[in-house]
Amino acid sequence: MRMIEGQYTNADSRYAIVAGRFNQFVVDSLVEGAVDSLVRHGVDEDNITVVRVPGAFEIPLIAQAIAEKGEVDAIIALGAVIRGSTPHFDYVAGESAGGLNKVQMDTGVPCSFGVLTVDTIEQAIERAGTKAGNKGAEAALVAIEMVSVLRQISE
Ligand code: INI
Repeated sequence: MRMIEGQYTNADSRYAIVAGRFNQFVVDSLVEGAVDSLVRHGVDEDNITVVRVPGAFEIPLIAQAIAEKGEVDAIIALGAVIRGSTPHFDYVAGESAGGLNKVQMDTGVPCSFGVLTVDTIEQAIERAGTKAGNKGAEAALVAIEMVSVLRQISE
């Protein structure tokens, strides 16, 4: 039997974090968590690029442009879409998730979805480094793992 699963030791890999500025107070904590997670898993800070975009809706286009350049192994999308703040929550959240999935399927570059989609600012804060952990850090780990799985598959 051949078993393939991701390792967290692919320190030579390169990552782009694409983060929305909307709800910046929350998203900054996600970015901090993601960078901390990457660095503590051995990724060189020089191999991490952080790109800021206006909101979660804009993340897929920029992720696509980055993926097509072929200079990163994975993209970590970070944002916070809060239902309370917008009547078009479903459009912003849905297009962000769907667009990112399209990018990863079209380009083969894994896009980790660390965009919070929550009902309240309190729920967002809980997921940005307080009682429900830091979803930015979790998204970074997923990216590392996906790079590792993809490398093993293509060996
Ligand atoms: N963008 C977010 O990232 N989070 C939100 O909660 C949000 N709300 O509430 O509207 C939001 N809207 C902006 C959107 O991402 C686009 O920037 C905008 O529609 C212009 O294209």
